[in-house]
Amino acid sequence: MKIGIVCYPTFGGSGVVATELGKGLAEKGHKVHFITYRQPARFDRFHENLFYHEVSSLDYPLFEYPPYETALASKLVDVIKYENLDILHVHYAIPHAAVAYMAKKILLEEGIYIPVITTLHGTDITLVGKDASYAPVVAFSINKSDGITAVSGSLKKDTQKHFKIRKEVRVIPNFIDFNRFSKSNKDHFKKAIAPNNEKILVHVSNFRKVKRVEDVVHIFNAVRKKIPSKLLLIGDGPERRNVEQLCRDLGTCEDIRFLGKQDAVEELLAVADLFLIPSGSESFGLAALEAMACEVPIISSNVGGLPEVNIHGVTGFLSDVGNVKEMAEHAINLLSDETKHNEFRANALKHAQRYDIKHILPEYENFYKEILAAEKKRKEVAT
Ligand code: GMT
Repeated sequence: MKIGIVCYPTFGGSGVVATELGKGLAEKGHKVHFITYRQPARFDRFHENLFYHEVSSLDYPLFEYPPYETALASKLVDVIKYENLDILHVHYAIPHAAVAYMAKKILLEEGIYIPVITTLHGTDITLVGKDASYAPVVAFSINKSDGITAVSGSLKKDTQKHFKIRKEVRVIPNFIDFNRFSKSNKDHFKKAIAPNNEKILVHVSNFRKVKRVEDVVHIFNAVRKKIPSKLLLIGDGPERRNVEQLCRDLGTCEDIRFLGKQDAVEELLAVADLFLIPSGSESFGLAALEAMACEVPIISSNVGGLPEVNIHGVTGFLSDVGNVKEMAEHAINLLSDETKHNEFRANALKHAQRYDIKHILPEYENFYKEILAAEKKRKEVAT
């Protein structure tokens, strides 16, 4: 198949999933065309089946905001037409689903039909999408997609709760590539980070408010009072300054390292004893899955798709959002019992294996085939 993929090219979860999916599809022989404003962060190597088309919008003094949607729609029309794409897969509904619909309509005028699949990732529904400033366009454009997928059962429910969706929403979860994410021996790292064999707690996110990174610091502060430990904070974003201030106020700075954006997260997860993800909203929690693949148990909140990923009392523990006291207790209990900790490590890996890219990628391929077959049938009926 010739597949177009539209996504945010940043380190955000939707961009990571879109890029890894594209790379996996290219590996299987499909021709994959990424259409975005910057080369995606994880588009990191040459492959004969991978292509990248940059969207650039002409700047003009009249525009306070360059009209990205118009530039993207124009680029989509161009790429779909000249590369003869079979299907277009857009990740994160805003604004991609609406732009895809616009491109589809333009191409239809020329007798070209391009089926569009929209994958909903989370905040495009739960936070941003349902806001009145976007909701009508989000609902309309999702309904106009030929196929809709959501990354968890919880996100499917949220989508149906917030919008009148007239089509099936197929759940295809996030996935993991075990060639990259698996526990490796990084003892030299461990010695450098925790020279006195302290426990290592890790949090990875884009430091947006929804990630509640301040809760991470409060949990860690309680843990370190009982168990010698270090905290690695990976990623960057708008909350970083507040979090740094909190560490100073609590006097925990000497045990916390801000590592910023890291490409090789798996090398840091290899030395982790616990992963903390106390989010206020989380449709799946790809970062937690990556940690579990590296045999790291999870302390998380119980919102959204997190209970599908982190099984309470098996792969880690879940608590209500903001209940940092309970999260800290769970962390302390697990870290103080080596047998239990090792059991949870093994359980985390076992559960993560369900989300192996080998199982999930064919779900996307089959969905594409279903949508294309439905389109073929529609054409046959019409003629
Ligand atoms: O929250 C992020 O880190 C980015 C965000 C996105 O859409 O780019 O991530 C969402 O999509 C990921 C991939 O499907 C999910 O694993 C995350 O749970 C989800 N984030 C939220 O729902 C807050």
